[in-house]
Amino acid sequence: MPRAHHPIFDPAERELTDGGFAREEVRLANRNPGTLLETLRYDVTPPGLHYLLIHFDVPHVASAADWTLDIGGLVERPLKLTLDEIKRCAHRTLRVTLECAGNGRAAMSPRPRGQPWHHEAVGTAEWTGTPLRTLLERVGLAANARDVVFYGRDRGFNGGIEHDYARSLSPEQALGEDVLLAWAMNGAPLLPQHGFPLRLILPGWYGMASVKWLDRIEVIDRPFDGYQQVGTYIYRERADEPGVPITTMRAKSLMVPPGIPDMYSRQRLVEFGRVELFGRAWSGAGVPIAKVEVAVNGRWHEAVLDPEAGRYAWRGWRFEWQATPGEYELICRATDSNGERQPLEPRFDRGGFGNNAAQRVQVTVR
Ligand SMILES: Nc1nc2c(c(=O)[nH]1)N[C@H]1C(S)=C(S)[C@@H](COP(=O)(O)O)O[C@H]1N2
Ligand SMILES: [Mo]
Repeated sequence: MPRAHHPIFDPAERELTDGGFAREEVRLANRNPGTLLETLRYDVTPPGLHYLLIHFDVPHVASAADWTLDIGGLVERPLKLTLDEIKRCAHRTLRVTLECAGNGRAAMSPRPRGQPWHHEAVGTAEWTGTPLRTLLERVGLAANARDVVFYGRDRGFNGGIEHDYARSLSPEQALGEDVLLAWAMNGAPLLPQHGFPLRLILPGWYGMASVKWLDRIEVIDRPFDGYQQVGTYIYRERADEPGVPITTMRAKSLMVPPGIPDMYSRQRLVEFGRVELFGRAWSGAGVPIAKVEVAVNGRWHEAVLDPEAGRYAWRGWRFEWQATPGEYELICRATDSNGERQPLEPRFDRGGFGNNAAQRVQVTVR
């Protein structure tokens, strides 16, 4: 694909700011809605309430009959498949919590301008699809295969570079048994905004790896250098450091804000007495959650965990709070079974990535 540099679009280094939100950030927030925190109550996020992150435009695929998937490059037997052919392969359904790597960006100080997520770029769905491995084994990777590249049908400018949205995996990652080519979400065909007719699902990873509107898979003999692979999704504090590529999700928890909100400020009012705080916790790479703690005005208590609902799905947690009148700050934080615990304050990242700082909710009890 030709790549043109048009520096008037989306400069590679977006300014850092501590100021108010720019018109462009507000517009992005309207295009890419988040999951409503009160809907964390659902084990599986209802359709239409799962967050969205769309870099460019949703490509128009009127019907799956207009679409095919090409698998080529360094393979022994290149393939072109229709959706029906893919659906005829053995398939699996996995419950997967997906989170955007930029979730929490709005709370960083300073913050890079971009999609201004607070907490809500996370959702859980049941994805049905063909294991990618089945098709990669059918085409046969060549001995010199170094990277497997997944191209979406959506195209635009990012970081001043024109490209089709694309990400890569090493052959080892791509052959993992839980990587799916998914055609259904919660038992129904994918909605246009979630990647119709086919997308990649990489359980345990931040969302950027799960390429939507999958158009072609190309096996290459060198590390993929596309913009979404090497130009962004890298943890970096300084612009001049090589940084660390972003892969799996960090441990995180969220709570359903208790009581009733003020429409504008979202400040909460709670009636005194027994209040059941409820939320969700998850980590990456299939690592289980070990513990969730809740702080009430700085005093920590351990929450009770709901049963696990799958290796890659978030877990419910509950804490019974005897609320007496006053002003409170509630905080929740998760620790996974590797001992990774959420920090209390955001760590700075130049791209606004990987902020898993504990959520704080201000409430007034009357
Ligand atoms: N083709 C394509 N795939 C994509 C994206 C995109 O813009 N284009 N966004 C990625 C990012 S950053 C995230 S977080 C997830 C979001 O998936 P969802 O919108 O279905 O929740 O899709 C990923 N896959
Ligand atoms: Mo994302």
